[in-house]
Parts: sequence; C-alpha cells; structure tokens
Amino acid sequence: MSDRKTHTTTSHWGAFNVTTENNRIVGVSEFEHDPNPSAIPRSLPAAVHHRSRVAKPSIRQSWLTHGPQHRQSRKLRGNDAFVELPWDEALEIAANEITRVTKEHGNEAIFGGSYGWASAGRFHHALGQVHRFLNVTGGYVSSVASYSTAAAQAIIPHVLGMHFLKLMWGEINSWPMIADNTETLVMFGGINPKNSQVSMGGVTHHETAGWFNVFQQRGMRLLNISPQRGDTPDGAEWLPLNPGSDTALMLALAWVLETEGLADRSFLDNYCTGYDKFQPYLTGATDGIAKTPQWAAPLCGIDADAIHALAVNMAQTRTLITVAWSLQRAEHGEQPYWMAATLAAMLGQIGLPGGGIGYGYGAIGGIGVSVKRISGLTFPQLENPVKQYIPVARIADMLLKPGEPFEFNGHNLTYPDIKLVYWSGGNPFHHHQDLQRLNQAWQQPDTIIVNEPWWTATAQRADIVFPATTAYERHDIGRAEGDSYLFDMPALIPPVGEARDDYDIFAGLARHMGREEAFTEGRSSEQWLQTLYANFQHESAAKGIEVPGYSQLAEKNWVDLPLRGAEHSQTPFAEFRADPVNAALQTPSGKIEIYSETIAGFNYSDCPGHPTWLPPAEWLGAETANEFPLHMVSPQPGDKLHSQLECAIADEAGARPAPVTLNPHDAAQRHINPGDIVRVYNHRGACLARAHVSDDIMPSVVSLSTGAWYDPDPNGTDQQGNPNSLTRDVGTSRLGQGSSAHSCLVDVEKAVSPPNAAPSL
Ligand SMILES: Nc1nc2c(c(=O)[nH]1)N[C@H]1C(S)=C(S)[C@@H](COP(=O)(O)OP(=O)(O)OC[C@H]3O[C@@H](n4cnc5c(=O)[nH]c(N)nc54)[C@H](O)[C@@H]3O)O[C@H]1N2
Ligand SMILES: Nc1nc2c(c(=O)[nH]1)N[C@H]1C(S)=C(S)[C@@H](COP(=O)(O)OP(=O)(O)OC[C@H]3O[C@@H](n4cnc5c(=O)[nH]c(N)nc54)[C@H](O)[C@@H]3O)O[C@H]1N2
Ligand SMILES: [Mo]
Repeated sequence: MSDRKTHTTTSHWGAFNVTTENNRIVGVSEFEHDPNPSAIPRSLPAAVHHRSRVAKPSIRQSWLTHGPQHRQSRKLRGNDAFVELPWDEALEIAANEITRVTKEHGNEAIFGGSYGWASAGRFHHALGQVHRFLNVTGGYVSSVASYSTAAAQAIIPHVLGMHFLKLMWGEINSWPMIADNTETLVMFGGINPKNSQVSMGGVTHHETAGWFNVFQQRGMRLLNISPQRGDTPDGAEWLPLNPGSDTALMLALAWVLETEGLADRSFLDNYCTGYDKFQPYLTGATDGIAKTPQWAAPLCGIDADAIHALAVNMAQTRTLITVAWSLQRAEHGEQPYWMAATLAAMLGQIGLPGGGIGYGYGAIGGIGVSVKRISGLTFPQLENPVKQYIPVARIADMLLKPGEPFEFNGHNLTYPDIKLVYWSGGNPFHHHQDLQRLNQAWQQPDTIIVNEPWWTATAQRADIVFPATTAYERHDIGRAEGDSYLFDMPALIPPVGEARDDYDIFAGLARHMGREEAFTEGRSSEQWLQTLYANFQHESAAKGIEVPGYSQLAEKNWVDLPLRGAEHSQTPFAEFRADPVNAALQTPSGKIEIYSETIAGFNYSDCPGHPTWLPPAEWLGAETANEFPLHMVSPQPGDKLHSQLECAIADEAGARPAPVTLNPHDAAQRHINPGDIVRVYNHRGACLARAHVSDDIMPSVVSLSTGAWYDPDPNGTDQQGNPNSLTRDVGTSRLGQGSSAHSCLVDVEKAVSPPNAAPSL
C-alpha cells in the first residue's frame, strides 16, 4: 500500500509542497498562495537523497593515526581517506579533543564563528546550536557582521545613526509607498529578481516582480545602473557602468547638484553635518580635481551628458536612490553607501514618502514588504565567556597571522591563536575569497570539526565530520522577518543514513564533556519547540496577534497571520524630518553625517572622514587591467542558495563547469563560442567555466555566480567553476573589514584540456 503524502514546508527560498513515499521525497510542487514561487526547490529531491550525503560519523585517517598535532598530516586535509565510526565513539573522540584544546590553550583557541546560511526553521538553526554548545563548554572566538553586508554594517551607524539591519527592515519605503509616490527610481546594482527569491528564514509571498509591473504601469522612470541588464526585472532602462565605479558616478551627480544650484541647502543645513567639509572635495578645492561628469565619465564608462541629465532629472522629480548589497562587497565598499546617503541628502527628499535612500531592495525578498514585525521563537544561545572576535571575512588572516594586530572600525585587535575550528551550517570552501589562501590557512589548526548533511568542499577538508539532518528530516517551526506566514515544518522523511539533528549531536558532545544538562536543560528538541512556541504564543497575544495552538498549527500546517498590509508602512525618517531636535538621529551630531569626526579620528587612509573616490586595487581602471583585462563580478546564483543543492544541479548534463557570462565582443576577441569550456584565470588562481555569451552584460565584465563546489585538480584549477578560486582576500577597508569579492580582475581563454567528466562526488 502506498504511503504517499504531501505537506507544505518552508525554506530560505519560500514555501513549497513536498510529496513523500516510502521514506523518500519523490516530488515538489509550488505553494499555491505564492504569487511568484521560486523554482529553486526543483533540485531538492535529488539533493536530499544524493550520493554525496554524509552517511556516518567520519574521521580523517591520518588525524586518527597521527593525532591532531602532526603537522604533515594537516597538509592532507582534502586529500585523505575517512574512517567511519559508530556515533558514540566519534562523539567521544571529538569531545576529548575539544577538552584537550581548552585545557592546553583555553577557549580562546576555539573558533566557532561558523558563518553560513544553514537552513530555515527556528529551532534547528545550525549556527544557534553550535554557539550554544560552545557557550556552555567555555566559549569561543566569534565573528561579527556578515559576508553579505559587513561594510554597510560598519558605515551606516556612523552616517545615519542606526544599525544597518534596523534601517533596512524598518526605516525604508515600502513597495506600496514607492508605487504611490516615487517618480524616478535610481537603482545602483539593480533590484534583482533572482536574489529576491530568497530571505533569511523564508519569503512566502514573492512580490518584487509584481511591484515592478505596477511601477511600469504608473509610468515611473526605472533606471538600472549596473554592469548587467538582468539586475532588474525586464522593462527598466539600463545604464551600464564599470563595476566598482559607483562612487565616482554619485560624486559627479552631486557636483551637478552643487554647481547648478540644485542641492537642497536648507536640508543640508538643518538635517546634516559636515557638508562644508565635503563640498571643497567635491569641487576640487582640496585636491585639485573637480568631480565633474567629464571627470567621472571615463571612470564609470557613462557619457558625461547622460550623467548631467540624470542629476537634473533626479532633482526635479521625487527620486528614490536604491543601492544593492553587491556594491559594498567590494574594496572600499563603505564609500558608495556613504556617498549614496550624501547624494540623497543633497536632493533633500529624505523623510518624504517615496524619496530618499533605500539599501538592499531585491538583495533579499523581504525588504520593502509592509508587515507588522513580531519577534520570538529563538533558541537561546546563552552568554559567550570569550570576548575575542574577528570581523567575519577575516578568517584566513586570523589563521595565518596568530598574535598579529589588526584594525577594525576604531578598534585595535589581535588575531587569536586558533587550535580548533568548529563549523556547522556554513561552507567556507565555497564562500570565502581566494580559496588557495584559505587552503594554506586551513593547515594551521590542530583539528577541524564540521557538522554537514553533504560532503561539501569544507566537509572534505575537515578532520571530524558529523552527518547532520536536513530540514526535511526533523520537525521545526518556520517564521521569518518580513514575512507574515507561520509554518509547522513536519519531519517529512526519517534521517538519511545515520544523520542526526545538530541539537542531538551537540547534546551528545555535551554529555561526554559533563555539560549535557547545561546544553539541553533536560529537554528534547520536541520539548524545546513546545517551550519556545508557548512563549511566542504568549508574546504575540500581548501584541494582539492570535496564533494557533501548537498542535493546531501542526494540523493546519501553516497560517497566514494578519501582519501584512500597507498600513504597516511608514515614511522613513519622517519623524526626524518633522523634528530634527527631538527626533535626532543616534549619530554624535544627531544629524546625517556627511563628514564624520569619529571616522576621521580613526585616521584610515582607506576610509577618510567624508565619502571619497578611492580606486580599488582591481577594477577596469587599474594598471593590472593590462594583464587581466576583464572585471569578474561573482553574484549569487539564481538557481539555488549559495552552495546548497549544488550536488543535484551539478549532475545535470552540461551544467558544470558553471556558466560564465561574457559580452559577445570579449568572446569574439578570444575566439570563444557559446558553450565552449573556458579557463578563467588571474595571478591567484584559475577555474573552468562554460561560456555563456550575451549582450546583457557590458563589455570587459564577466559574471560567474557563486555556488559551484570547489574542486581543484592537482594543478589547482577548479574544475567546477567556483569564482572564489580567483577572488581577492582583502578587507573592504579597516572600517568594515568585509568581503571584497566583487573587486577582481581576470582573463578568460578557451580551455586546452576538457574538464573532468563528472564531479568527484
Ligand atoms: N565570490 C563571492 N563569494 C561570496 C559572495 C559573493 O558575492 N561573491 N557572497 C558571500 C555571501 S553574501 C554569503 S551569505 C556566503 C554564503 O555562504 P555559504 O556558507 O557558502 O552558504 P551556504 O551554501 O548557504 O552554506 C550553508 C551550509 O550549511 C549546510 N546546511 C544546511 N542545513 C544544515 C543543517 O541543518 N545543519 C548543518 N550542520 N548544516 C546545514 C549546507 O549544506 C551548506 O553546506 O557566500 C559569500 N561568498
Ligand atoms: N537566488 C538566490 N538569491 C539570493 C542568494 C542566493 O544564493 N541565491 N543569496 C542571498 C544573499 S546571502 C545575499 S548577501 C544577497 C546578495 O545580494 P546582492 O549583493 O545585492 O547581489 P549580487 O548577486 O552579489 O549582485 C547583484 C548584482 O550587482 C551587480 N554588481 C556587481 N558589482 C557592482 C558594482 O560595483 N556596481 C554596480 N552598480 N553593480 C554591481 C552585478 O551585476 C550583480 O549581478 O542575495 C541573496 N539572495
Ligand atoms: Mo549573503
């Protein structure tokens, strides 16, 4: 008899229905209440049951034979056999090793930053789990900010006086407000339909593309300023610009406003500080270079007349400037964010509906949605007794430079000496820049422990690998910021192989370390879910929101809470505009800081006291562009989330190596035809890719999405097409120390030898 069943579940890319039969996922289908469902789940059934699932606890052969302190053995990470062990034995070995490291070196020798997106679901969140475990066992060196928005998180509080995430979720024009008020939408880096498929914890109602239809019907001017046409939904004007040059373009727009009497003096006087220090830089009084459209034109590749006309248009209409996250994932990525706020301040429309500045629309799906926000359902991570941290993207620096000083947003810090790395819910050998360098760094620690469902490039480079369940193999509750839905996420199938939930893995380790009670508080995961849910229900009721009971939610599978609606959006900065004294911003001056005494006081040449054009080391205007004449951008993949589900996609005929998009002009110059296997290379590394030739990308720019599972051959050429075999591992600046992945020059040639036919897994 068939036990075929269908349930709805949620994920970072939204809700979908899953059909199971005989303990297997046999099909997925669209969630009928989503106006524009994502196609990402199509690879899910193949991925969940893929041969690359980690079946059993596995320990690297030579780590087991020679012990953690054997230097030669560490060089074998990634090229060694694994020994499968019973759970209890493996847990005991790992627990003893954690104990040894803390006894010999202290908890400051454990890195538990563990960055990555893991999966949706409030309780079984791999990062929260590993942090709580490490906290109850003495603490760990943590990481701050994110690969996504580190430069923004550093600069925005200095300029606008609030946490970047608060600005993005709270003080932002909602889609309906834009539709009703904005006349000119100037999108730096676009508002990307592929990226808005995704949001942390899920986006159920995919509405970005729908809003663009509304904008077009209303006759709004939609301007995509970006190296790729596809960075907005169809129908926008496309103004291609050289990657990394946005600050120059914004300065030239500002120069036109300043010199043609179009800048809003009264706004600058009443709501801003430091324009008087910035203005002489803009006009060239301080450095002899007037930031005119003629000056910017060769830098950004946009005609001077077009820049002039755009500035005038922006001043004459209700204009919203939007900035994608990608602009700040580049060297000096703080600058376009600061300069965009400055430009918006000069236009004087901050605090007016549909005007001003908005960061991150389209970067993830929930931004711009009008919902009432409720909190709760968070598994407590407890206190970390260790106070040392690194900016998240400085992982390789940390491992390579123990004891060395570095600067970060006004702090003078020192890299700790890490002996043990614990990673759960992330894939650094996918996400970090310059993977050759990370490979060197990865040889430093005694021991690397990873919880992972799949044999990713990171799991393959670990010493101890614990097989983790996926979100489809355990019960959880799903709910996300910017989303009105609440999901019961049933365990759809039993754990694949011997996989265990992260919670049970950490409870087991804690037991071997005498800390089980502290970690579990005597609860099973099901009991935790009930406890967290009861609190959530209580808190929601206090805010007037009725949520169903625990078992009622399980029966219903999901509910759409009455949280969505235009009435939940307010004009950002309206209170500040109405009363700049009593509703002052949380900056030192209480105003928008076009010049920041604080930042100037740090004395960072890579982030001076006001927005400044600082050419990156790698861009089309750099000297090294003679040798590597193409700028490679490495955006997020449209067909998946980062490196997740990649194993199933890679199996599809012709899917790997990954596609690299080139302009027909650049392809012809190199005798490259569509579909050719090419080698993308620079002085740091190389990878194979498949040529996708299109005039949707500007000349001299190539685009290779992240996501491929790093798989270098013996010469170091990645066979799958991971862009981080080429990117540069340098912080955005001493202020943000973020990832500067998008600042990268390469060249492309036809590959001489065909790639390995199939991925190694
Ligand atoms: N060149 C370049 N590089 C980039 C970027 C770029 O723009 N360009 N962007 C950066 C950004 S913004 C980001 S966010 C990162 C993405 O960073 P990654 O860390 O690469 O992201 P994911 O692939 O989502 O990693 C999540 C991992 O957790 C695993 N996982 C899923 N569920 C569970 C679970 O329940 N338990 C456990 N233990 N593991 C689980 C998945 O299998 C996967 O391996 O990449 C960064 N890297
Ligand atoms: N489908 C899908 N969606 C995702 C993700 C995913 O993995 N898959 N990941 C999510 C995550 S973690 C993040 S952080 C966000 C990232 O969101 P973003 O950072 O906004 O997106 P990216 O895809 O890196 O880049 C968007 C576009 O910016 C353009 N661009 C690059 N450099 C420049 C520049 O210097 N100037 C200008 N004007 N444009 C430039 C490129 O053409 C690129 O296509 O996406 C999220 N959404
Ligand atoms: Mo991200």
